[in-house]
Amino acid sequence: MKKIIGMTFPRQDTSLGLEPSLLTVLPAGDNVIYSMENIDFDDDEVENYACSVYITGMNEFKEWASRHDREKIIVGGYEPTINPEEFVPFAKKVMVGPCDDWYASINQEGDIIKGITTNKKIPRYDLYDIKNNQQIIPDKQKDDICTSINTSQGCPFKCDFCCSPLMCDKLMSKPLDLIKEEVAYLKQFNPKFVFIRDENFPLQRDWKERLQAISEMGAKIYLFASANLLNEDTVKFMKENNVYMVCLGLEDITVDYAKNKTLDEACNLLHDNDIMVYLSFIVNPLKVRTQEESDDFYSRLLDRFVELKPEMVCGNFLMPFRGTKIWDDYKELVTEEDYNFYNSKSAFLEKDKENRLRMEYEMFYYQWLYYTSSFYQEHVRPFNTEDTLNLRFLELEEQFKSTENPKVLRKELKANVRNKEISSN
Ligand code: B12
Repeated sequence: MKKIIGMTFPRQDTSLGLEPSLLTVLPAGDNVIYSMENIDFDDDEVENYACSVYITGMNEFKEWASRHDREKIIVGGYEPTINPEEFVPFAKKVMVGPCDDWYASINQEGDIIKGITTNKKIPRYDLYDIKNNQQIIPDKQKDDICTSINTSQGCPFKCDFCCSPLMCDKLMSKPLDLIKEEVAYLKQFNPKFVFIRDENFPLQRDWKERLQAISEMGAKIYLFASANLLNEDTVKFMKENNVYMVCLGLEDITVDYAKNKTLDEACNLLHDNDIMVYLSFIVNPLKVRTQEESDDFYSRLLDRFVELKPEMVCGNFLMPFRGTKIWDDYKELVTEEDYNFYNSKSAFLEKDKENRLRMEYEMFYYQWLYYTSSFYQEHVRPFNTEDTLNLRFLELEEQFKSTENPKVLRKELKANVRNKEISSN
């Protein structure tokens, strides 16, 4: 029997892995495999290739596809959804939006078609080794088993930078029974941590029942939420149901977001209930072009950290996506080669190489400064715990240490932040 081969582009990074979304798409059958190698296959032995493509994998996908039979290639995922025409020369079918019914979806007429979701089966977890999962989070030791689950898709909010509403602009929830089936399946691995991959988990009307079902796994739970959905009642319920950390988007501190009006209260509530706070923030390279702008930006950011006391912070450079409100403002700056750098850690909007390097270093440096400050040790938690968060930052510090340019910068930066309030107070 000919094979159906699932692949993700870019290839899964083993230092930051999770069950790939493609497991939801792949159909039942012994002839189905998920390959993490992205090697070349013999077209004669293959019925179809199911390729999930992120923007960072676009160029890698094109190269791979040009060596394979177009008639057998089906693509889907974020980039094909946002930018379908670009895939038509490489794939027989370009599937846009969510999809979990393989045959019903691919049997539709046309080059560019909408995926069909019927919510009848759990993802093909059996095709994937849970040991490939790794997450950089507080308290997780390297070998602790972690897993993830997705209970809804889509987001009705339209933050100007975010590509999630392009995949699905309304909230689509999976039936509770299906969640329970997934939980029962995943429980056999005895995971210590589980990440709920939903855009904004408490946005679902019945999220409490869902959380209760997931807490049956016995693992520490972390999830994305928005500050406006957190109150005494919701946070208390989370704590009672194994939530150990909530991820909130601080986003670009120079912009006002409606969802963040109550961010300070939300962080306090979480801490009062002994739940950790994970804050992701955005750095727009065009706003930190000069050293002066950068000093000002990071000094404001550090002030916010001191106010909100997050246990974990995570910086992401602004990545403009086609189809979002900000795209027109940035499209002239985005080249096809830049697609490879849509990994959140590259300041590719800055075209001067040396300046870009400075920005990338600074984003790391200020997080490092926060984690290693006496403020963090005394008012937040100890940093040197050898959890994956600590180990990752030690690794990054080693990497940055070995490049010439940052060494010089390091000295200058130390001088710039010397008087920052981040020391214990
Ligand atoms: C969990 C997650 C991860 C996990 C695992 C990814 C995964 N599940 O495969 C990890 C941590 C590894 C990860 C890494 C990265 N991620 Co990520 N990740 C997410 C997150 C939070 C959830 C994804 C998810 O599981 N959703 C639920 C599932 C059910 O939906 P889905 O992924 O959209 O999949 C459906 C459809 O896309 C479609 N589909 C998908 N593939 C295919 C293939 C075929 C053939 C078909 C027919 C259909 C189809 O059907 C699926 C089921 O309905 C999203 C944001 C979000 N909430 O969606 C970001 C997101 C998908 N990630 C993103 C990015 C950029 C990355 C990285 C490149 C780096 C980064 N973080 O910046 C890396 C590289 C990925 C890799 N292969 O290594 C972007 C994608 C942007 C883009 N336009 O390409 C998102 C949208 C975040 C964002 N807003 O920037 N990520």
